[in-house]
Amino acid sequence: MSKPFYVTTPIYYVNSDPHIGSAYTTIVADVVARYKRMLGYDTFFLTGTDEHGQKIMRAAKEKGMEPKDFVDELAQKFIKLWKELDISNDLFIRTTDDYHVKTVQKLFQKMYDKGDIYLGKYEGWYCVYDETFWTEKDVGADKLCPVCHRPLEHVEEENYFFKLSKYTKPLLDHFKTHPDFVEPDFRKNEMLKILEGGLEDISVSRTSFNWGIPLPFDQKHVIYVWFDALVNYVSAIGYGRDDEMFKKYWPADVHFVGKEINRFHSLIWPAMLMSAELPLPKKIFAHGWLTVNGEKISKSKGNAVDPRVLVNAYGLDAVKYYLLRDISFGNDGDFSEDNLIVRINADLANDLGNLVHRTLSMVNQNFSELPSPKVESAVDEDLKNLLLKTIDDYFKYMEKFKFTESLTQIWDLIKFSNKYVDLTEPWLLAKDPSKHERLGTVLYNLVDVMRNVSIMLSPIMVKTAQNLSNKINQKIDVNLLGWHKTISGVKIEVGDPLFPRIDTTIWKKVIKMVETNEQVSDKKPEITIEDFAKLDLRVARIKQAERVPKSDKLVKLLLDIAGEERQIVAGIGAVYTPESLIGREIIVIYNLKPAKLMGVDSNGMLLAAKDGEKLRILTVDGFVETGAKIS
Ligand code: ME8
Repeated sequence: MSKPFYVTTPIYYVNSDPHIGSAYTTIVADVVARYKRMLGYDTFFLTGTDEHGQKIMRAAKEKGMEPKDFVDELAQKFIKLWKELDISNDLFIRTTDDYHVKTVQKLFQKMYDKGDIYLGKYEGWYCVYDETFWTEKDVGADKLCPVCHRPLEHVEEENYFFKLSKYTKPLLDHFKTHPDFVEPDFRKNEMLKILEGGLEDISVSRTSFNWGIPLPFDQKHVIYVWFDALVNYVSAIGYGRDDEMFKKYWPADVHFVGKEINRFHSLIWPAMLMSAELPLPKKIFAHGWLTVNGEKISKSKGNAVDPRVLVNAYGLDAVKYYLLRDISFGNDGDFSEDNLIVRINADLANDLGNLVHRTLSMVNQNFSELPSPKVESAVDEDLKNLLLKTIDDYFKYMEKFKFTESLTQIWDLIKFSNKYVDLTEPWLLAKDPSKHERLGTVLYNLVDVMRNVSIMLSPIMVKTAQNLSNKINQKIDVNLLGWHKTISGVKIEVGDPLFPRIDTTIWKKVIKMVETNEQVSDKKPEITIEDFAKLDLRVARIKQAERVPKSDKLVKLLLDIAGEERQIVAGIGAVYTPESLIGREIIVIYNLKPAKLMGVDSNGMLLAAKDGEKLRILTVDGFVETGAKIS
């Protein structure tokens, strides 16, 4: 029987707008889940939504909705996003799910029966945004939340308390006997410092609102939302419901969390588990924040980047590669679209893309199928040694969640393979028939590297790895990592390059355009009639339409504008099929500076109305000749 592996992300506040910073936790956890599955672990990967609490109840009220209807609608946004990001979670838990509600009550009762829950009076400060209690000594004279800096609310309530203080010593002992319990080390030290100062009991119920799980023994109270949320990690895998499943997956192998919620996971959650007499998770890994110009990415700061916009423009694998390669996991890292483009052009299009394209083209120009290695030389030994070292390092680093290091090793191998091409000069070997066997060996060795690269990349860049292994007609099989395990005699498919290069100047404007389109409701500054007169808007008819390869959104259109033929690229492919567009009259900006979108020329732009996900192209009300001006 294969070994179990249980990995979790935090459950997201259902009313938050996911951005690339918050999606980061889930993207990384997905890589780890895929990596473990590849190694044969019986992996369970959990994510979900955090749906109770005062913040959500207030937001529902503002919308004039019942909280349950409100959260039902919002949860779909996350389910859809994870699908779009190809997240491979095994379960999506919602804290309003019936089984979760029962588990929370059960666990609470257990802690109560143990004598760890008592009734008391809470007087202090509460941050509704972070759903966090703060004591007088935590907050300054300004009474702002120490984490998000929003104004705090003063709370005076009869609450149930959890005897967290009682667990200070057992937790300290656990940290000492399990040095890898919290990682990275500097985050563990932050927790140890808090522990050494002693923990205080915490309030774990509320009475001033009712959007939460009622206490089993006192229905006036709802359970504090963090207590409710943390229990998701055990309710998802059957605690109190499916003993076999629970025994298999608990304790969790790793909880991935952002640094600001480390305290809840590394101190409060383990204490709750100790009280309920359950084993503690094996590891909590607290990563850093994605920042823009040093500031945490967050919707409220107006610096949020929508992951869907990024993925649509650059492709999922490119975005994932950039995040894992450029941002050292554990530390904060600045997100930069410029650096993303540099990575795509240098590492993906140039290093990897060129290696694959030129090697496979040479195979097909010189052989009818992949040859086998026959004539070795000393430089082959260097390639082999580097390949074997890369495989070793890959496992070493992936096991420690050191993705940057792991990808750096793989790219060193790719770079050396390009050097190997320069050193072995296969284009010269191809000219001399007596050197054909050597040529075959060189090309085989390069394909062998590509096969290994496709296996190692497969948990990270799923589509790219599949695409590459299809081109070389080899299986992605982790047991076949190693030198000369490639099957020769197979057909090779050169196909399109793996990654198109990105035109830096034009492309960034496209992203901006998409982003501004997303915010149609935002008011723009006033303009004069002269400003408007600068726009040359014309009626055009669509003659031909086809999708731009590798893009879900972009469609290439051939237009007739008063007898002139023009090509434009439009981001309407998610809503309109190309066939449905042919013959339609549309409005275009005729004098827009030409641009290249995903390598395709676009000479103008069509107008469309956008309302969230909905999109409709603008047209004219009745027949007019193409070329007609709009004023
Ligand atoms: O905290 N960079 O949910 P959440 C990196 N419901 N990570 C970021 C980030 C950024 N700029 N912004 C957010 C909650 N995150 C609770 C969890 S678990 C029992 C309950 C991360 O929606 C954040 O650190 O506020 C967290 O890991 C995740 O996004 C969800 O945050």
